[in-house]
Amino acid sequence: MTVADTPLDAVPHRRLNRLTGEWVLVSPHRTARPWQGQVEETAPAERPAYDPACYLCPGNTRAGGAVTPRYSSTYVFDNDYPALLPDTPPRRVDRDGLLVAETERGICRVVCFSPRHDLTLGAMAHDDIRRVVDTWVEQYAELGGVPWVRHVQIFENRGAMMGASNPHPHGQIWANEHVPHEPAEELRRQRDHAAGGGCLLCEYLAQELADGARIVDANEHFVALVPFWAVWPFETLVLPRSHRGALPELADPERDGLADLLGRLARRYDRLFGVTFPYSMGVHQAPTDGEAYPELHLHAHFYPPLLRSATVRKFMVGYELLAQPQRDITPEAAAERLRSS
Ligand code: H2U
Ligand code: ZN
Repeated sequence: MTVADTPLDAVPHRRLNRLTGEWVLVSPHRTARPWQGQVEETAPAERPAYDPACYLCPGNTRAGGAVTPRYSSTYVFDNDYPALLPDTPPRRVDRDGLLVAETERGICRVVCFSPRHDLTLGAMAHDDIRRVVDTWVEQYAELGGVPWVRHVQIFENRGAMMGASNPHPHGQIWANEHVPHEPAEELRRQRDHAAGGGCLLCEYLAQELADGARIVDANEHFVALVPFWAVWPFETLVLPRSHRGALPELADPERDGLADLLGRLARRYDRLFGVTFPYSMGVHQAPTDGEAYPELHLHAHFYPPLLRSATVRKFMVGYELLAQPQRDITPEAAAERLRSS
């Protein structure tokens, strides 16, 4: 039974996230309800190419006293306020299995995407986005090569609404000792699926391409789609068409394909409500503990909070915090909006 066989777009239903095992409620009949809740401020769009007060602009002094050099493409530095430290001595607490804790080692880095304060991924030239992809490849290899690092999380928080501390185009990398919850759950389901045959995301992508309703954009090597189980209104999943487990496995044309698709997707987001669209995005790839992960299919998630305009965001509150996530606009309608933006 396919979605087209069932009028799911008209009735409340729940959808299974095949990567995490979570269900999401979809309430398409509710989209027209009036909104009298919080309206967010929009940040002024105009920014200077160089901001003397920005700690990420070339030549400026950071909060911790270090000086950001006069870099000309990407620039990576160890986070001055890291959440994790590489030299934490190992300790573990377990009181009757009730109070359980253990130390966690990690390395936190900041990646400046461009020396230009006023740019975003969507406004950057292809070659400059490609340089960001190459930097991610290098960082995954370097941090993943640290003997105790098992997981490398590359991510970007964009916009004050997502808690980004600075509008200068930048992302972060946290590399740590244990595979965190989200990627561990996704890995488990990909492994369970592969035990019965093929790759979960290769098969899922084939279904999405055949259906077409949730595809947002694509090129020869990468596809962006609103997942069938999306929780955030305009959530997307970016997948390589070929089975790849980590960024270093991408051949040169595939890295170009990823850079191209990231730029196109970011521009679609920005055009949707006419603002620099806020989001958290990140790349999920194979753990770096030296084991083989043939079941893992590299992908990136984009989680944007905006719902119906530049100023109305989705809140994960109430029923969602206490029971399960819920959405009104269907993933198919969201994909259609992004396709035509
Ligand atoms: P966001 O990606 O959420 O904006 O965070 C930026 C990071 O930059 C944040 O983790 C770090 C903060 O610790 N930072 C520095 O390393 N040096 C500074 O001078 C300010 C901010
Ligand atoms: Zn700056």
